[in-house]
Amino acid sequence: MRFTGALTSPRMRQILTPSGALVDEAPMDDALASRLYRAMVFARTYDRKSMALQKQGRLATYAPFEGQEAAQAGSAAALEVDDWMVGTYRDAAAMWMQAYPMELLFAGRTGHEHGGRVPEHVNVLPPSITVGGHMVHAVGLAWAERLQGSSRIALTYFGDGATSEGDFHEAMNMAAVQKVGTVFVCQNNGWAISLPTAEQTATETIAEKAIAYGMPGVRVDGNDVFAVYAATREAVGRARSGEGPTLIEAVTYRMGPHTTADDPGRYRSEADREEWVRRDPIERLRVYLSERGRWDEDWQMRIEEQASSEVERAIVLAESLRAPEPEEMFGAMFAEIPPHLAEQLAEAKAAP
Ligand SMILES: Cc1ncc(C[n+]2csc(CCOP(=O)(O)OP(=O)(O)O)c2C)c(N)n1
Repeated sequence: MRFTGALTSPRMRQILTPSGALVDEAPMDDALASRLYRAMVFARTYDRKSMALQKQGRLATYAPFEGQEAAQAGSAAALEVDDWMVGTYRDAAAMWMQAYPMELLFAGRTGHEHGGRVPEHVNVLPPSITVGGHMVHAVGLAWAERLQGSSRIALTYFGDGATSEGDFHEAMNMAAVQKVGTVFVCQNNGWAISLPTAEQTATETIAEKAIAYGMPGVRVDGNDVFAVYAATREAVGRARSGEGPTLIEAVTYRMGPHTTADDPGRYRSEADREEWVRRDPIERLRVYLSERGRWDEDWQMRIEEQASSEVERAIVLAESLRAPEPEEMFGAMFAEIPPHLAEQLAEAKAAP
């Protein structure tokens, strides 16, 4: 059956308001809400620590995701452990939740190639730096799973800027025509480096682009972990039962710079940022849990300590990885190294 959705811009779905009040039925019990709160605290700890490590010269360029924790945690939580996840350089929180080891996330940011060697049992691809290029991989993975008779689906993350890439069109169209079980999650954080979403697209929303492809398009408050989870769970259900793909637009904001090489003060206002501080995804869930007797200072302190020691453990492991030998850089492509690469290898080995 074809999707016959509204031909107007979808309204933004919200379940938990910025002040922590419910305006619709909570899509999860307190145990899962507490688990997601803890995951978001871990994610923010990882993110802030990464910013600090980059300043110390211990990580390469880093793309922070502070502010986008609910968009990632809420969507990742709707997956089964062996579903595929295909994300970008800004999706470490979601990748970690889908079992990508934190030490490998750090290792990747130190430039160590082992950061991209995903353990056998983990169905998460290494982060894509190429904007939009990975969405087609998510479609291919989900399609391959279906051809093999499995019910595994694929979820892919991308930004508002990626919707201007040709890969977005190819992935969306192919997935819809073939009814492939792919969930497209656009974290619309307002900016593609210095380009605001309003200059990225002439449509009012990203979600409405789904109409042209013949799939459901859903717009949610991306800082509301309940709304993100509910929308993703529905999309995952459709994907798994053979009803095809969904586009979810999670409206959010990147609190930090695009990367550590960017100065957002040159293109956006502090007032804008302050407005989003009031919509913080972690704080609103804290208020909700607190009112239900599921949050107190002691627990907060405990999970912050656990988060810090997990992050420290992962850094120690990442930094203790053996430095790769020059041969490893040249060894993966050819059975016999061609002369020009052999020359470069000799040069690399001779380097001090
Ligand atoms: C194909 C391609 N073009 C350009 C770039 C340079 N670039 C890196 S991030 C970025 C902006 C992406 O914005 P968006 O898709 O909204 O994601 P966000 O960074 O906001 O999460 C650009 C243009 C790239 N990495 N790949």
